[in-house]
Amino acid sequence: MKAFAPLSQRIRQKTARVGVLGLGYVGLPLALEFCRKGFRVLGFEVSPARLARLRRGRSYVLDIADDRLEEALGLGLFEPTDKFDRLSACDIIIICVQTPLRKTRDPDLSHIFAATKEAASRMRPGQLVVLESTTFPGTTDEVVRPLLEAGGRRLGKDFFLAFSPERVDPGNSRWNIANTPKVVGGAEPNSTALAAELYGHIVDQVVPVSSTKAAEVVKLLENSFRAVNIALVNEMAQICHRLELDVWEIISAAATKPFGFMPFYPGPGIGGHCIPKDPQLLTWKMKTLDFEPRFIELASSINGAMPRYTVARIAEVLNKRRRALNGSKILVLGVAYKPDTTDYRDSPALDVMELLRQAGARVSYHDPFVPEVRIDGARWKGAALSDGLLRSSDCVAIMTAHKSLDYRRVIRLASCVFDARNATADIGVSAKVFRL
Ligand code: SAJ
Repeated sequence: MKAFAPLSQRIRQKTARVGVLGLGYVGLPLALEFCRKGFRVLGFEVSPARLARLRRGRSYVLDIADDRLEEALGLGLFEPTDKFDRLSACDIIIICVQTPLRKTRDPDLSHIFAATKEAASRMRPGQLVVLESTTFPGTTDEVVRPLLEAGGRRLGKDFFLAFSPERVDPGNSRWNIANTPKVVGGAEPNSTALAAELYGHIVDQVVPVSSTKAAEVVKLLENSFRAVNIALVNEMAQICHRLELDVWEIISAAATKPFGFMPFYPGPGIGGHCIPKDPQLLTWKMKTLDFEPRFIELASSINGAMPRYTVARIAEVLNKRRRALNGSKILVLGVAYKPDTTDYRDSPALDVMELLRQAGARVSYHDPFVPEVRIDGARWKGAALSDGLLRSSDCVAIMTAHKSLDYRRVIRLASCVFDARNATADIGVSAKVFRL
């Protein structure tokens, strides 16, 4: 108890020094949210380029405007650094590093290891460590805790430890850090209490749960829920095609049910940094416990097969026009992983483009948010959406429904449109338009 009271008091009085390890789309907004509430925050970042930008007050994160960063810097509340020795000056250390999957689909914890070792090597009595990185169940207790216990440090006495999943949705204008409930699970009761008290300063609602593992699994349920429901409608799209039904009409009508239904929408697959990866973290862990999460795995395989299904549908449309995929000129419209974002990480549109190229099609793309992409190391430059390009394409394939694109113009000038995202929904029926 000797370390709990002073730390709790420093948190309550907002004199506790917060350290955020990893200043990406999760860490930077979190750091500045603590600054906004008057905490002094040390932001630890290994990237020299990111550090240089931060020190100049130039944000690289969608939801953080430069002036907000400049204000926190100017008030002396936020200090970006790569001097990890200064972790010893922090009462709280929040780890917000990435947890990618390796090519073999198992979790790459190297970033969590590295960050935790930096913290462990500078630990002093009375610090609270919180992991926010989305990871497999047990990471906090089985990986982070032992590293922090090195040298005989005792959990709940010398240090405190919790897990709190990030719920940052870049570009979401309605839900932000402050108004999104924050789940918190401690490795022991005092850790839960301290983490709840800390986050209680920056969020409207803290949701304490019974353990770090519970908090880890809450996050994985949230995103597995999305992945399996997206897979359901992706399968429904294939069912409707065979029944000669419009899946978009079916979903739209089902969505009128005011209870017990939540619409999801089919597409050429799933992309981004969360939904393709998070369910795999759970699957990987359960397999080590000799349990096969068949439902989650089936969803992953259905979603993963959508790029190929989309290409097969494009080939079917061209075939009806006596055109082979091989040699056809295909313009892909929208490559970002979701509408109105510049992020194209793991975007299914890239898989579609590569599959089309492999089938011999002459592929180009246009995306107002993404000037160029790399697919397996090969650089693709985006094309201008000229009248000539639209007219000369054998098929325009809409993969991401950016709001800024003029789909009426696309339909007017193109001879054939394959719409994988129902972007042309409000343009009505056209003999040129085929939908997923
Ligand atoms: N997708 C579909 N059909 C859908 C919904 C999504 O095909 O009905 C596709 C998207 O096109 C995209 C992928 O799935 O390629 C992921 O889309 P997403 O809407 O889930 O967006 P993300 O990846 O940005 O997910 C994040 C997650 N946020 C966090 O993990 C903190 C997720 O939990 C959020 O629910 C989601 O944002 C959101 O609602 O925007």
